[in-house]
Amino acid sequence: MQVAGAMVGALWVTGAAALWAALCGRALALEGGMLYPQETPSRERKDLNGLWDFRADFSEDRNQGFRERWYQRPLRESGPVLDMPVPSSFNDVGQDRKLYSFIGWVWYERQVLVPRSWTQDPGTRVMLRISSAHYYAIVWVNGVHVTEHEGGHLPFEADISKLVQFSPGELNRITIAINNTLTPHTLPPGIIEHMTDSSRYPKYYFVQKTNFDFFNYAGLHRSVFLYTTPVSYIDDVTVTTDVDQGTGLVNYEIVVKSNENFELELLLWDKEGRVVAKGMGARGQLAVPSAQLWWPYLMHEQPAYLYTLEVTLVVQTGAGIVSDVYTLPVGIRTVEVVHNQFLINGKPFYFHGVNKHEDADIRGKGFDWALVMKDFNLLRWLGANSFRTSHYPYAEEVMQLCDRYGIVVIDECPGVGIVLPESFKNISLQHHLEVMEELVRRDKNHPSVVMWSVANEPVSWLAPAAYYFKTVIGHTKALDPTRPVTFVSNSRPEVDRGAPYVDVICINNYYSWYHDYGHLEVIQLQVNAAFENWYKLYQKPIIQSEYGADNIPGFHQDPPLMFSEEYQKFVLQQYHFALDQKRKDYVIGELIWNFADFMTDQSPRRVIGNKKGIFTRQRQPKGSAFLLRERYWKIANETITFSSTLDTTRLAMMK
Ligand code: GCB
Repeated sequence: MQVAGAMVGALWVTGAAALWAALCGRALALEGGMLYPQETPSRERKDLNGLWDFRADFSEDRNQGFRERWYQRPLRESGPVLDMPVPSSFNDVGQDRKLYSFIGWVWYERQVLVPRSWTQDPGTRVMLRISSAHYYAIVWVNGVHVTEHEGGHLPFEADISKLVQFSPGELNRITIAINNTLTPHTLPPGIIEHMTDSSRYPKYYFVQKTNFDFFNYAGLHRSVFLYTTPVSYIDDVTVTTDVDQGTGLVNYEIVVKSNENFELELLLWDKEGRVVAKGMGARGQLAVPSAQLWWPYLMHEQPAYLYTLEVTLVVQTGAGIVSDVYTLPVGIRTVEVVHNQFLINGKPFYFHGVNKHEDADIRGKGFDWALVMKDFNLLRWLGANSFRTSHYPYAEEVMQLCDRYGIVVIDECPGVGIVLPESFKNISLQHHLEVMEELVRRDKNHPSVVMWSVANEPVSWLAPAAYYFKTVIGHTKALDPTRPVTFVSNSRPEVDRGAPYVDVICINNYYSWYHDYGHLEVIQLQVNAAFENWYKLYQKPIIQSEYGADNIPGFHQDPPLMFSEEYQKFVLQQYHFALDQKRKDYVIGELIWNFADFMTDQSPRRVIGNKKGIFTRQRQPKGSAFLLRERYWKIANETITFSSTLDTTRLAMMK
């Protein structure tokens, strides 16, 4: 680990996590599955959420922690520590302005007692899983380096069995160093600017610059788990579904690790607890006659029907029979783009939804069940049937809820703000491919995920963008041939380099906000022209993937002026007129920007964050939320697959 310390320290300002990976020869191909940790008859789980010891390395080169090897003894012995909640961003928890905007390495540590039953049985495999550490993380257990990971929004894990079994009954120390520095090769990219003019800045002064519009919160944003599996275990399960004349088809592929002599048994249970199909072996197809399909919310009276696939592994070992059990919710549904339509179960689906952020007061991007449930309740109140995970993958628990509630997801990777020429080079491309692999591996089994989004608003007119996006989109399609792929553009159709390769065109624009501000009368014309131009060139279905206007709650002005509630509503209405003209044609969706107000970097354009939410950051409705609610319920009534009319009473019954 000496090498790591020295190297990481030397590289910290340029961040260079990808470079670091290249230097270390870290394999870029993924090893193994990434099944969500769950308790089953053969697996146990312990969550390590709560207060951790924490220290930001404020030393000038941010390298003191590596020089002094803070991972080798308890963090509180090498200096003062703060109590830091996990999950949470570290930025907003304290009162320290320096910590709020800190760039560099922060150190988290906690002690954990591993149950004796886990450590005494050599047949038990103990895993440490970190659901999200933004951005680059290095992990030690009892001072021993166990893993590293680049990227803030996807899980990673390490087998720590040997380390914890070495000292049964004793406390184990988990140390995680996290660096939030973004470079031209990270996703999202960023750049460190060193300010060398000593008449204006102190010595060694630098700032982080990014080209995206949300605050770069950092820390342990999601749960940290310890969990067990037997040493021979179910490593991965991949399920794809199809429907043949009412019969649901569930194709499965199971990866087993650590033993070649095994048997696999599969049972598919319905909601009533009946076994509806059985299978054997690592690969096969289950047939479910008269299957109940997984339908999106508001598209069917019984949306989001989930079966449960129970996979049982039986292995004959020297020590006897070992079994492992894993269960997976399965929604049987099909997704296709045919001509100008997005079909779910063969019926046209219109996205009437939102763009979100993982963002809230105090916790920043930290996962919080209360917040998540409030958001889902608001989505359903609004009549939203979908959202885009703008601009990075969301927590696994959120994806599980989307499956359960029938909320359709456009699953976006953290490819946001790709504008620097360096960010189109091979090192970035390689990382982007790896991120797509990690994302697809994590989210492939969610019926709610109907499309992958590989980027948001890259500078797509640059020549290298053509090769870059052709490669990323092609790779994503190869990883998952069952789902369409998009990338989200704010460019002009004639110069866009990604559109030829995508299945659905997603466009963002802010007429009468960033252009022609104040001139509400031009919106309809401009939205219409944009749709026509895109369609003429590509003949692909289009989603209006962002539109909106800032509103500072409580600001009123009629006739409408910018930032007033009236202005935000007027903008939305103008877009809706234009959308209604094209919606029966080739426009297949509209996603408002944004579900809720959210934090951004400070700038003269932002009044304590982005205020384009239809809900405040505290999730209270603005006037626009009521306007949108009326529209979404109306569209739902027009597009429901079954003839009945929806209303709020029925909604309550549909849950
Ligand atoms: C966009 C971006 C989004 C911004 C939004 C805005 O086009 O995709 O990240 O927050 O505009 O409000 O400027």
